[in-house]
Amino acid sequence: MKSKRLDLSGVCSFLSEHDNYLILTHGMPDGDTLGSAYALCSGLIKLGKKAKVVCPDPIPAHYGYFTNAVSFPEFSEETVISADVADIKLLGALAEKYEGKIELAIDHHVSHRDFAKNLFLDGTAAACAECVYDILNTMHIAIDEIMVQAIYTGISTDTGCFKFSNTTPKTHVIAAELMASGIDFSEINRVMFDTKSKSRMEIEKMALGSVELLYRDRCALMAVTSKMLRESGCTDADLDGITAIPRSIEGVQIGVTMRQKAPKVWKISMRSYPPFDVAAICAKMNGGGHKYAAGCEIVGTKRQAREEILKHVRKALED
Ligand SMILES: [Mn+2]
Repeated sequence: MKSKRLDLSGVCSFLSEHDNYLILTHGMPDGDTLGSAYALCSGLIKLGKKAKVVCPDPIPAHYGYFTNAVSFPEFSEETVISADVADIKLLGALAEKYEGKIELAIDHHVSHRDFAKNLFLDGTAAACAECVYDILNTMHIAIDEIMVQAIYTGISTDTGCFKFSNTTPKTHVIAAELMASGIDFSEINRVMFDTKSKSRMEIEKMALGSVELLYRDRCALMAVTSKMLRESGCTDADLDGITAIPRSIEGVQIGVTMRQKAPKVWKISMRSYPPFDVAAICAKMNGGGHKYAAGCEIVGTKRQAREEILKHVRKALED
């Protein structure tokens, strides 16, 4: 399906003209998809519309400060929207159910693959939550404390606490406007970045033990297996951000995390530094994402998956 592109005023008209919204986040939800969906949901409710958020996977408890603060009215859904979803496949268990039924996608991934009837895509936004902030302002919806927390969380998490290269002057301007409302941004960042559970610490120990340095230490490959999940007591929800580890090693330009989803299914996440374009590498394996943060899925044994990944990474490092 080719999506009809909407500009900012187009998406605002769409939202005022429709009602009874179901807002979908992507699976394995992160701060941006949740922050975007919950802020938009609250905004639509403020506007007198009916809206609720549906997430394909359980919401990690540490986002509860805003996700638990929004209550959804009773209604039957009419208009399905997605927030921060770059590809229908990322709806995971809900992909089949909603395929062809999504009226509007709001996204910031330049690799976005059309699946919705309408699309608002701002590829310059560091986070989808920036798009939602623009939408709410353009619609003159008063942004309350919960919405501020949700949007701030989306922006802060997608920029690695304003450290990643996707951070723009506009990102800081929006963050400054959000800070001016008096939210406890330092507490949000402490929960998002400086706190980990004991089970997370355990799985990091195991995953670090698997790290291999390859190609003159320019690539680091880390594996997170089902066995590690079992032994650490972690769920998928506890793994948020673990993919940052391989690239954090000095000299590493491409960091790869392979995560076992089923005995022979691996979810691959790549993080790189310029000039290495991991979206291009992942595209060769039917994946996509951002230039310096992308992913794909590989079916096969651990050895087969590893070989497939390294074939493409080696080629990219040589070129
Ligand atoms: Mn995002």
